[in-house]
Amino acid sequence: MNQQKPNIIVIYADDLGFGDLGCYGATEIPTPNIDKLAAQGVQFHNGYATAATCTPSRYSLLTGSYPWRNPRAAILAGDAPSLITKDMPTMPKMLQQQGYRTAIVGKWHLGLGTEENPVDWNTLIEGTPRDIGFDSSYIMAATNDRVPCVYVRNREVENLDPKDPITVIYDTKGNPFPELPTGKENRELLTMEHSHGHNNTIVNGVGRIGYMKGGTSALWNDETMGETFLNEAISVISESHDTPFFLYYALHQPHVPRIPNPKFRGATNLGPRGDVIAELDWCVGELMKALEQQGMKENTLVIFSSDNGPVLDDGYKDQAQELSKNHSPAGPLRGGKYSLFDGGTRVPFIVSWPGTIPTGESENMVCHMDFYASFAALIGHELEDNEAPDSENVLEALLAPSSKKYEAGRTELVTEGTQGNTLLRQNDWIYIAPHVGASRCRTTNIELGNSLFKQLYNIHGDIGQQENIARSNKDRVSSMSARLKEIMQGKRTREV
Ligand code: NG6
Ligand code: CA
Repeated sequence: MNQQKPNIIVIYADDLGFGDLGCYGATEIPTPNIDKLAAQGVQFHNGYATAATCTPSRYSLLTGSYPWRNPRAAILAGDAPSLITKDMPTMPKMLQQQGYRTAIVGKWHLGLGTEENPVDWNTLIEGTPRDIGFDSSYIMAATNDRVPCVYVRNREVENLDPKDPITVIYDTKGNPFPELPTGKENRELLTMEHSHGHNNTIVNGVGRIGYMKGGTSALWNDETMGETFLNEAISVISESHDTPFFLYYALHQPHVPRIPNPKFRGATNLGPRGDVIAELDWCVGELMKALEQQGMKENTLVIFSSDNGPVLDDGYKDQAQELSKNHSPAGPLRGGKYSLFDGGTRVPFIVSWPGTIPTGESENMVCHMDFYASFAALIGHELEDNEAPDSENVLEALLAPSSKKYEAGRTELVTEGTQGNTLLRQNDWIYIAPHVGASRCRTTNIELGNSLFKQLYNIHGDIGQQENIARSNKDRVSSMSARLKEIMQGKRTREV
């Protein structure tokens, strides 16, 4: 192959925790393929998402901007309009301009349709990944627990029979389609029971969030979803010979409902959650195999990470909690998905580029939001004034191991738990501003980190954030609190 710019693949898992992989210390889930990726690349111990939930975290990845700069950047309904509008600079658009063929496969969850033209699932859809920089798109609209449970190829629902149109309704009190069963009224029809929420329309024996009618021939099969997305991702690779490509491969595992392919049922002793992580690992292995078969392994930068931290009970009775006695999904970190504690946003983070970058581990701090500026630097694109305001060029950190912290990469980062609840990490210090709200989520059993008191932790020696040392470090608390306000009031992280 005669191409100068490297292909770029971002593999993005959904709700995979810092402790869920063998290379990060898990002993109960076999993840040989990702472990191999780590062994052949750089494995980060301070790799971050910007948020402890999906939509805001993905928003940052694609725009290089903090999610709380956009008031709509919170977990979106399955029929919400696109959060990223046509006029906004995005990383895939930038790569397109630099000659890349850009593709997304997997979970979207950034909205479809526009404010003026809300999504109609039965016609060509506006406000899709195609409108913000992707040449091709094969996605589920939101999450695997939200309707509509269909795949969208480019602008169309795949396999839709026009005689059986789709209607999706979210904003409603009761069941708008009384003729259709719901999880709430028809528990006898469920193959996986819900523990909280998830009691609206039943699709494939599973209660979902939101109501949906029609589209029977277009419904996805949860058991084959992993394979379906994998095959699409492999076709992107095999169709890209003459131009460099960017593939955003957004895996749906291990988000709820966790329904592995029967081949992976019982792959672990942790129940469906462990099994779908084993399946996820297989998907990564197959993708890497395809890359190798195409002779592209050495010319492709592969990054593996997760959109936010782990959760065990996220709304279905799949025994994740009961069977995880010997498994800590967040590893040594406190909290998990939704949390202000580190378990919410510090995630597995691996960079591999065999033959180009040395292998090893890294203590440097990096964030998904930095891909935009870093890839721009890698391929020689100069960022414009309005582009990726919070994205830092951390290329030096991404492409080399380092046993010393903060040698390269970030020295500060703001992250959020749930919407607008923010904290500041500066080197080893983490300052969590006072926030109203439950300290522990009753349904997910996760410590959210909300407190009316200021919290300060030093993760050097206290990685589990057990000791709040705010009272004995008043000066640091006031300087970090002032800095957090300054960044949130609009100060860009990147100097332009
Ligand atoms: C929550 C859902 C949860 C999950 C989450 C989004 C309930 C009770 N909980 O509202 O199951 O879907 O949204 O997850 O409905 S994320 O990874 O896409 O952010
Ligand atoms: Ca997620």
